[in-house]
Amino acid sequence: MATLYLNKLKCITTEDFTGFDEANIHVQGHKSVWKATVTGGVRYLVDFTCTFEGQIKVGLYEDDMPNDANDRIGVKTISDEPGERTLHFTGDGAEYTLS
Ligand SMILES: [Ca+2]
Ligand SMILES: [Ca+2]
Repeated sequence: MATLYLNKLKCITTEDFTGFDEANIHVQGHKSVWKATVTGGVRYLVDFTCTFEGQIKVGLYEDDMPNDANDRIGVKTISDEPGERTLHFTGDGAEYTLS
């Protein structure tokens, strides 16, 4: 059994042209685990922990309800190999890192 700990999300560039994104982190088996309105250049505390076996998927989405479909910034798969990672999400012109 491995433990996944999501520490911080850094927004580098938002997807929405308004300058604010409704960032939404999904973890496989847990659905949405963290949601916040974020803006470029700011780091946000996520502080989510769960256990998993083998591998787990972590996805970053950007909510646009109700007017538009939600944007998928990226999905990453994490293995149970111990260590710190920094996930780099780039999609739809947005850029985020999650560590
Ligand atoms: Ca959007
Ligand atoms: Ca949005």
